[in-house]
Amino acid sequence: MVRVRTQVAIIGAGPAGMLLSHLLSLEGIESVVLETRSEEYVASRIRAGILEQSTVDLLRDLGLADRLEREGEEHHGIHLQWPHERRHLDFAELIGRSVWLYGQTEVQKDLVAARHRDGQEIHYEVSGTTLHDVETDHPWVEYVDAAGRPCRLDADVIAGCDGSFGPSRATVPDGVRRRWERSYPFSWLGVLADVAPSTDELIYARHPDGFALHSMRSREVSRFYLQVPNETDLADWPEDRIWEALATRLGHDRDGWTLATGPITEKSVLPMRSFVMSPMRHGRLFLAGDAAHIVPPTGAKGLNLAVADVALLAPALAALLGKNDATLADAYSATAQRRVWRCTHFSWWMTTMLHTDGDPFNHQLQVSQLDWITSSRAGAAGLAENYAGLPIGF
Ligand code: FAS
Ligand code: PHB
Repeated sequence: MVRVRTQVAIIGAGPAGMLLSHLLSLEGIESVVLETRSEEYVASRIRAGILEQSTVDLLRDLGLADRLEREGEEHHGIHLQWPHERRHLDFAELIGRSVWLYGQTEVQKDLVAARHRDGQEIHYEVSGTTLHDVETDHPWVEYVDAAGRPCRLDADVIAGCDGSFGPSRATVPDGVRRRWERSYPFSWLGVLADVAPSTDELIYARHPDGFALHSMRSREVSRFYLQVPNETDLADWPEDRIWEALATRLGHDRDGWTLATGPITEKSVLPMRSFVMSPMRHGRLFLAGDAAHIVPPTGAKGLNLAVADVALLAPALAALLGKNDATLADAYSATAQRRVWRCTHFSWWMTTMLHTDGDPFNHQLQVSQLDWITSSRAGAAGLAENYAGLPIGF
């Protein structure tokens, strides 16, 4: 048995785990990261595309935003669309905050580069990760390393940043854990295409055939999503059908707008669900990111919420381990959950407003809501505040 000791054992090398290790190192707290996938696999996962103002501000403060400043794109707002209407919400004008287009894969690359530069210990391709004695002051993690050696990592704290399928969530005993979950009767078909975007900023379109989103990754690469039934088989969606559905749902009968098409380089089906668990702390186990909550991506919140969690968790662990002051650690779960529920509600609200279910009454409600949101300053500012992001520490 290979035995290692550290202050914080971080499970998961996604954005939550990597940013947490960076924030802890700035506080003089040592950590070891355990990751079940390869570094290449984690880096290649195509996921979020939008960074909130708070996330960008934090990355800037940490000196991790150089490439973001060069290659990212500041967006002042979004377009909301329904048949015969496309209206723009200008967040900067409404609330003085923007969002940035910068893919999660790029954030991950920047975080990994920073951690490598600082000599962070990260073990990729581990297996059999199990958590032990989290209710004591000396928790430990058992795992098998990439070379097949059984290992034990002793720590003062375990940070569960292992996403929606990791072991941390289930380590909180059933009698302690509360869970809220909602699955949606549709999924997203995500598409990446080598084609210049046909819009300046994102278009969220509600159409009788289903929701569509026109996002992007750069001036040369577009990212699209289509509402599809659950259990959709990708084989049923050849390129011509994808482009036809996008052109129909994003179509706009004014100013001769057309959708540019190009080679599709990736497509995948993403089920939609909301999930929250509480508490996000049990003994010396602290959960952050998707390990504690999942939101439908309609509100562009998942990645940003993971960032907000660890921005709260790092100073709490630094006080606990550096000064034996448990005040912030004891308050972590309740403080984090206020933002978690705000983002969970907003993601549910955007999802129910924009996706179609064939019900004529719901159709009228949704169109009325979209009309009010885009014609009332109060309504628009409410969406803007939630989408462009509440201040860290909300
Ligand atoms: P992550 O899931 O990113 O990272 C957790 C890490 O833990 C993974 O690398 C995993 O391999 C590792 N792990 C799991 N079990 C382990 C074990 N037993 N031992 C060691 N390591 C283990 N959000 C948006 O805002 N917009 C989007 O468009 C969007 N699209 C998404 C598409 C998909 C397919 C998915 C799954 C999520 C999407 N999200 C989106 C949400 C996503 O961006 C998450 O919010 C974000 O990755 C959260 O980061 P983490 O909490 O670090 O979790
Ligand atoms: C994306 O670009 O991947 C993206 C953007 C906004 C969303 C969801 C996904 O709401």
